[in-house]
Amino acid sequence: MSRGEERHVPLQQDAELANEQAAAFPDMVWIPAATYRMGSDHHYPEERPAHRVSVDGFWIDRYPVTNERFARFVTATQHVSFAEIPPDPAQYPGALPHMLYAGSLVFVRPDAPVDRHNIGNWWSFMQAADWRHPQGPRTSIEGREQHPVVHVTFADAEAFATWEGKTLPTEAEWELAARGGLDGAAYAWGDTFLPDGRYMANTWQGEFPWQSLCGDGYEGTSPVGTFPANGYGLHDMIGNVWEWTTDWYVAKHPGEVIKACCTPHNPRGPQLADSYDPRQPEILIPRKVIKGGSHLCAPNYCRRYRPAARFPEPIDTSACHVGFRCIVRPESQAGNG
Ligand SMILES: [Ca+2]
Repeated sequence: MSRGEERHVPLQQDAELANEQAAAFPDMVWIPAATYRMGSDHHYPEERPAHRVSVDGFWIDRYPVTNERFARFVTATQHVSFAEIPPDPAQYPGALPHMLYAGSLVFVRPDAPVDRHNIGNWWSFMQAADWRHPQGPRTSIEGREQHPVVHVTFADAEAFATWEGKTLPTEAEWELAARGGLDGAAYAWGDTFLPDGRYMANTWQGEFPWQSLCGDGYEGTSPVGTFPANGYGLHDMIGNVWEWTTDWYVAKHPGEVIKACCTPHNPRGPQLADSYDPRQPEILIPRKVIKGGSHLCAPNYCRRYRPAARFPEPIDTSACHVGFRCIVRPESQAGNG
């Protein structure tokens, strides 16, 4: 296969695929076709309603894309990530000129409790923060080669996936993979957040955003594969970094289809025009669904370290807690986006 050409493998029986094609997809895992309940009726409103969907089988990266992997892509293609390019004033009417610099969103932990209604108390749009400088210009990825790449926009993730001959998952594909075969469980590993007191994902301990107790051993991102795999053998689906999906975001799921004949098959989400932020109608920047939560998710602030959890991310936004992983669909699904 040549770089830049999306890979598709012939559709065979699941077991055959898993055995015979494994060598073709190092560090990818075959997720068998399934019908499952997507979303949740027991957590945040945007996860409702839980509803049945069916998804064809696909391969998915065992880990989020790492800095090392992204660096190979940049070396080969000279890709310049969105965060490294000063914004075009024409694209941001009304923006203050001195705010139009190249940069990205960095979490800066306050020293003391702050008003949690104002996310500006911990998010900083930091000049010269980008994937090589995850905490700002004076930081680097040295020693963090196996951490997930961060500060990537949707377009950066898509460009990388195309280069590897892969694509990005839909929300339904991502959520199926994250559930690890445990249909309806709250977490990727079952219904208990800390089974036997064990941390199953890199999240936040302490009172967010100022108190980081670091009970799981990591403040910020962690090397991929540090925490246990889910039932499919996938690591870091939950916590560490949020992951881009291809679905446009609306703050709810479609309703359950009662007739089994008509269960949505390989759903692709709503239309772009539905994804604008209704609270900021003057800003016409579409938003994608990101999944999985991150190292900044805390029980006392944002319990989104679950497969059903979802969040809107504007496509031009990059941050220190958002990355991605790729998938490959069998040949029979080619052209499904
Ligand atoms: Ca942590």
